Amino acid sequence: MVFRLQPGALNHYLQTPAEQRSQDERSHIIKTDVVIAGSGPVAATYARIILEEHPTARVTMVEIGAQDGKILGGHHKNSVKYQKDIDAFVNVIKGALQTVSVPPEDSYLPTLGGDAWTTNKKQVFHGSNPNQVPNKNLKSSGITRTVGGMATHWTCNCPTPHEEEIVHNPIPKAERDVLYERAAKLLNIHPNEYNDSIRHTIVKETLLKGLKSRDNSIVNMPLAVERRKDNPDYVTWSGANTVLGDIEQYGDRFQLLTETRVTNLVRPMLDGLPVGEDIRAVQVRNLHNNEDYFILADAFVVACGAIGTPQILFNSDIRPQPLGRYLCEQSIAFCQIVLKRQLIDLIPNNPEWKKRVEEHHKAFPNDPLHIPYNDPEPQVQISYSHDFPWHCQVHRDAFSYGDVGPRADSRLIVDLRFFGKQEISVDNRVRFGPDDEKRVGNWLPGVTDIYGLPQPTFEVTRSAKDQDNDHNLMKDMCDVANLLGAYLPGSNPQFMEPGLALHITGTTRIGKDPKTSVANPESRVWDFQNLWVGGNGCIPDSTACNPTKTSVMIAIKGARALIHYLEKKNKSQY
Ligand code: KBG
Repeated sequence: MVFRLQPGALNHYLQTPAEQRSQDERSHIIKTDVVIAGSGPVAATYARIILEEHPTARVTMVEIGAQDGKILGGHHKNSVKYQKDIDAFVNVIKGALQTVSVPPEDSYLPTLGGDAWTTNKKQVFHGSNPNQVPNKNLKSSGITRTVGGMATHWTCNCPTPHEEEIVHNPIPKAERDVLYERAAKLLNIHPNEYNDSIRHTIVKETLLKGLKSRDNSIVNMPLAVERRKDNPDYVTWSGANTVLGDIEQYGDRFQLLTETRVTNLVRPMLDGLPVGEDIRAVQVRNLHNNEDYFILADAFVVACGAIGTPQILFNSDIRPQPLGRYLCEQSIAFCQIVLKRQLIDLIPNNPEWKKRVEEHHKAFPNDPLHIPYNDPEPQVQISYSHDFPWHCQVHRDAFSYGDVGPRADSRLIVDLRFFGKQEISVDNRVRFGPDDEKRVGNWLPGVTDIYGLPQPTFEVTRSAKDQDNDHNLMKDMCDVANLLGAYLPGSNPQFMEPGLALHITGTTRIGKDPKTSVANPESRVWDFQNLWVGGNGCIPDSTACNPTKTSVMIAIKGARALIHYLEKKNKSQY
């Protein structure tokens, strides 16, 4: 028989003397000190800091997805297969991402004959969202449900935002700088792992020559990566495992539950209403057998991404007004170019590369291109600046698009991805239900995602200022592209579908004012003593650059506040 927790079950458990508790009650309660929902780099940051800086606290991490590799939260691009064939990784990313909100297609089938079942009503099939207005959607927004989250396939680009991208962050600059340094260590960020690459050098020098006024912005991409010492042809990309470090050393202080859904956070109830400023447990469901469990703990962290985190709070009836609001997502302009002949023809004459080029030619006399097959790809960044307020990646990488395939020799291809900010607006949001349960209007209630949690629905539009900025960004990308080469047919300059950046911020933003933020500067949810939120949703700013390093920076502070809470609580018990 499947064990389903009844409403009030936790109260019953807590109020029943141990010897009178039923066997089911006893076997469906787990006890720990800290529960962390999620297992991406931010959840891993909480786990690492707590395990390292608290002497005894036990951590239970709960992940909705499975562990899809032998290394707990490892980056899947570390396989030799993908380092040899980056295009193949496109399919890994496609397979990993599940879109967040898909409005149903027009399901009227005019040619449907015979007695096939059909309906005049709006069809609500599992996984589609009848409440989604298409032109307010972030159509390509996706979630990766696996141990390690998106860090199993991310690009690892870890810039520190420009000061214009940090306007609302309540953590003082001096403190931020120290936290950023720690974040860089946790993520194992290195800027120079591509210095020996011929292609990297060509691309960077061409940009430095062609964009003289911006030479301060043209830098090696700061990447969470390290070149392998045993075989420098390959690199090790950082994943959640990198952040966790040597987890074995903590023995049974660390526990990971996989394919387990965090359903909601549970407060003690009085007369059917939640009371107090404390969360007592999380209710989770083992997705294999659909059994429910409570995990009792002293402190709770929800770090399930910018959509999953507000979703769990909403499902727990924790619905402060700013939840899901102030959402920002970046625009992406993209193109791929084939490097100019004059740049390629110079390669054999460069004394630094002569030996490698000759060796390559000797080994592969029929290859007309003078670039060794193992030459690493370019990884150049044009950082955000006041006059060019966007973040640019000039590199060769796989995402869910942009594979080169047999169209061209990948060694000649450079990808340009330019990311634009979005003005912060209280009206841009993700919502999980009607604002007022009693006045649902046109809202179709009761729609869930395929995991049975309230369906996220986007209401996001780009302002006139955003559109103007996007226009200038596109022009800049074309100018930069022209310095490097000609467009690869089929990869001409284009804007990608909204949401594809996967850099949503703001939905659980930190701040100093509970009216405009979900959590305080330490990421503790307002009005709660023992509930923390983590992830890109905590970033209160509109950024153009990649958010992970900032989210990890914020999480380190949050984790230390949580430790402080545990210590205070322990002291007060004696
Ligand atoms: O280029 C990447 C980028 O680094 C990133 O973090 C985002 O998620 O996706 C881009 C590709 O679309």
